[in-house]
Parts: sequence; structure tokens; C-alpha cells
Amino acid sequence: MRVTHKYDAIVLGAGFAGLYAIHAMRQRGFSVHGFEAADDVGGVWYWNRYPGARCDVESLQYSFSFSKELEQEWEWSERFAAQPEILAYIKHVADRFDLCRYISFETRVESAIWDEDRARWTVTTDRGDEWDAAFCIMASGSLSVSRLPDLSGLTTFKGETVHTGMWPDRPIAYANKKVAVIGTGSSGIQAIPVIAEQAKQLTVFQRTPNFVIPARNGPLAQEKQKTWKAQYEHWRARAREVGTLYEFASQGALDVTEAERIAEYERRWAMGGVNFVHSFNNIYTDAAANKTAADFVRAKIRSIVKDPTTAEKLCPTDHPLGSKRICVGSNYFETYNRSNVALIDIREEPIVEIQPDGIKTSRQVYPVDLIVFATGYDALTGALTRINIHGRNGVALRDKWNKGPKNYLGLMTAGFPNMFVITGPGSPSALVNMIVGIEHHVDWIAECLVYLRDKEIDRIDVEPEAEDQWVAHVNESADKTLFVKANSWYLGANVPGKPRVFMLYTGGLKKYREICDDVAKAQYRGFQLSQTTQRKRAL
Ligand code: NA7
Repeated sequence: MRVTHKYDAIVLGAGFAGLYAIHAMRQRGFSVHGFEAADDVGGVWYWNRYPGARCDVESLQYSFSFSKELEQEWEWSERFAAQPEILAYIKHVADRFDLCRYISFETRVESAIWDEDRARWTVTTDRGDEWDAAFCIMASGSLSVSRLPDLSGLTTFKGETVHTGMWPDRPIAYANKKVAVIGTGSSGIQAIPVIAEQAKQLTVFQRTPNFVIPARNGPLAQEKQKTWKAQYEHWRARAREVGTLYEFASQGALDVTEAERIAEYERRWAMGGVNFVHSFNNIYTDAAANKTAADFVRAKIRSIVKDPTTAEKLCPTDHPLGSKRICVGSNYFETYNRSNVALIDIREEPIVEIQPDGIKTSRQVYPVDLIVFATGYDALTGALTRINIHGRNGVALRDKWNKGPKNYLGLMTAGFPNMFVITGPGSPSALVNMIVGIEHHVDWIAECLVYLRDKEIDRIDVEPEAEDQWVAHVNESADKTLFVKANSWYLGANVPGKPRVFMLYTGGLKKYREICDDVAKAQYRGFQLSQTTQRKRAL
């Protein structure tokens, strides 16, 4: 017999977003239960155990700000934390705030069905049980549905295959093996140098070369950590305005002489990390300014990579710098100087099929024992559209979004009352430090639920006009930037058949937060607040 569990809120996912959502709801007195497909907390940081996995936001920033004690007690060891350290941090948070007791692990949500009369969601899981909740909070991740390319012959491969985003929790033997890495985004460029150090032969299959900025990672000086912690309040407040703290420039790339420009790029290149894209204030918006930065990086690639043919293949030429997520790596281009590393440009030499012992391109067969897929994700919408979510009148979310993810403020989509999405499409999401974005969304949602409780309102939906206006604003903002000039996962371009819509809000975190705050202050302008007929009858 099906057991129905009743809660105020259901939270999907136990990564940074899900954990903080559970904590925030409990703090405000709501009953809440979470679901997580993995056997532990961590989200992307649970699954991305590939060699070299590391965050490209500095450790001191990539952490929760909601607890002063937490931010003071945790010690980071490196400037950019590696996956095991981030996962340890997330586990520490879960233990410290005793959150695991509210989560069903190894449990995947299969469906969420809205009941209009009762104004509640019925959620079913792959364990066959049923959950009844007033609110659904989707903390299912922006980059959590890994994509394997549709390559013929893949099932015939005799060796092992792994995806960076589903890396098994056991050693994967690549030492002295012939390894192929397919994909050169942030994950591929991190894994390639580490695998190359031990592999007998590493063959990299590249479709699009990427701009990779050196991380200049290293141990985090005790003194720096101490100083930063003493000023945490200041830095966190600033992060709430800008997303991630960089050294922002006040002038454009073409407002200075060429010598000044190059000097600035050199300084930023030596500094390491995403700071490079902020060398000037118009790199994301002005094609001519962007080209000066791109030319600088291409010159660096040519100076690092000894073989000129390989260097040319590694130079990105089909998209502006930063329009695909900029990559931050260590020894990436240097790795191609190793005698055991080869680069295959699959645009000039496409993969024809996978054979039992290797990868066949239009030119030859490359023998391999292990294939590492660093081929990315069905980003932003994938984790939601693969669940059977049905809103008012039985409409499926995947049908509503079949031309792109329409929503209001990135928080809710019309026709799916009482369902909130954390850092999904329509919000700044991956364009800012994810944890800053997560805290903002969770706090906003939690305060919204308190408001509804106080006013005895049990149903919140979106006005279709407000949704249309928000979608138009998101598009207008994106059109002012160079982000729309690349075939990136921001646009769904990496998934064949996915609608090509720029999914993130590029208007800036400060403006976004102000809009969300104003909406809340104006009694949730653009939302429809109501009581169910059933409840009205009972009154
Ligand atoms: P990304 O950034 O989506 O990178 C995936 C890479 O895989 C990219 O180079 C793709 O080339 C390549 N790819 C995808 N499909 C194929 C096929 N079918 N054949 C060959 N190559 C393919 O994912 P990551 O995991 O690296 O990073 C995701 C985010 O995580 C990153 O932005 C950070 O925010 C952290 P393409 O560029 O599409 O031509």
C-alpha cells in the first residue's frame, strides 16, 4: 500500500541549493523533506570526482554566508578548492546543521502532479512512495544531467567509459593506459593535464577550442584567510551586488593605448582566473574590445604550444572570449607539449564510430582502453524536464517549455503554482557565484512562503503577462552582450534539438536582486495569490 507523507515543502536535490533550502525552511518553522538520487549530499560536487576537478571561483568566496560561525570555522587549503575539499565542506554543513535526517537518499523523484482543488503537489519517487506537499522547491541543479554523445558503436567498446559528471566513487585506472578525452570545456581542460601525467597515451578529441586562463592555483596563505575572514561581512555584501568578486575595470579596452592594454592583459594573465575577462569593462559587450583580449590569449597559446599546427588547432576563433564559459586551468596548453599527448580536431577529422578497441575518425583508428566523456550537460532545464511535472489542467512542464523555458524572475513558471526553481533558467544562475545566487533565491522563496502563511494564502502562480515581460527582458539583456554569439550550453546549443534560447539573466545580480525585492515589496507583483476553493468552503 502506498504511504502518503505530508509536508509543507518538498525539496529536490541535496547539493548547495537543496541543503540551504531545507535549512531555511526549517528555520522558519515549515515541515520539509528532501530527495537526493545520490547516496550522500553534494550535488554536482558529489558526482564530479574526475581527476583535476576544481572550482573556478576562489574558495574564500565559494562558501555559504548564512552562518557567521560556519564561515569563520571552516579552513580552506587552496586558492581554488579541489572537489574533495568542497565535498568535505558540504558534508560539514549538512552535519553541522543536522540536515541529513530530512533527506531521503538514493531516491529519485519521478513525478510531481499539481492538484488544483487542494492546491498541493503529489510527488512520487522511484521507491514507490507518495508525498503530499504544499510547495515544491526544485534544487535539482543547473548542470546535473550529463550528456553522452550519440556515437555509433559505443556499446561495442571493450574498454571502460566514464563521464566527468558521473565519475564513479572508485579508482579509475588510467595510469599506463591509452586514454581518450572527448570534450574540451571546463571539465575536459581540468582533467586533461592530470590524466596526461600518468596515461601511456592521451588523445584529446576537440570540437571547439576554448579560451583557457591559467588558474595560478596554490596553497591559501594563512594570513590572507585570516584577513579575509575578519572582513567577511564587507566581502559578502559586495558579492551580493556583483555575484563574484573580481577586480572590475572602469575603462574600455579601446580607451587605452595598445601598450597599456597588453600590460593590463599580462598583469591579469599573471594574476590568474576569471579576473582576466574583467581586464576592461566592455569585454562581454563590445566585439572589437573582445577581439583584443582574444588575440592576446591566442598569442599566449602560440607561445606556449611548441608544435605550430597543434597551437593553431587550440586557438579559439569561432566565438568571442567569455561568450562560452571561460575556462580556468592549470598547465592546459603546456600539456600538448608532452610526447604522450595528441590533439584531434574533430571538425576536420570527425569521429565516425567507436570500435571495440578504439575510436575511428574519418582518417584513422585511435586505439584506446578508456574513454573519458567531458561532453557536458543538458544544462538548466534538463533536470526539470526529465521529471514528469504536471501543473494546472495537466499541462506537462516539458511541453510548456518545448520552445524554451518561460518563467517569471527565473523563480516560477505560469501554470505550475507553488513550484519554485533555484538558480534555474531566467535567473543569473551560472553567470554569478552559484552560492550567492542560491542564497538569494532560497531567502526570497522562504520569505515568500512566510508571507503566504501570514496572509493565509495557499496558492501562488504567475500572471502570464508578467512572465512574457520577464522573458522579453531576459532576451533584451542578452542581446546587448556577446553571450549570444557562441554555441554554448547557455543557449542549449550543445544538445541536439534543444530550443535555442539564451537562458540566463545577464542584467547583473544587483539589478536582479532589486527587481526581486521590489516585486516582493509590492505584494508579489506579477504573481497571482489566491486561496483554493476547498479551503474557502471550509472557512
Ligand atoms: P561544457 O562546457 O558543455 O563542455 C563540453 C565539451 O564537450 C565541449 O568542448 C563540447 O564541444 C564537447 N562536446 C559536446 N558534445 C560533443 C560531441 N558530440 N562530440 C564532441 N565533443 C562534444 O561542459 P563541462 O562539463 O566542461 O563544463 C560545464 C560547466 O561546468 C562549465 O561551464 C562550468 O560552469 C562548470 P562544443 O563546445 O559544444 O563544440
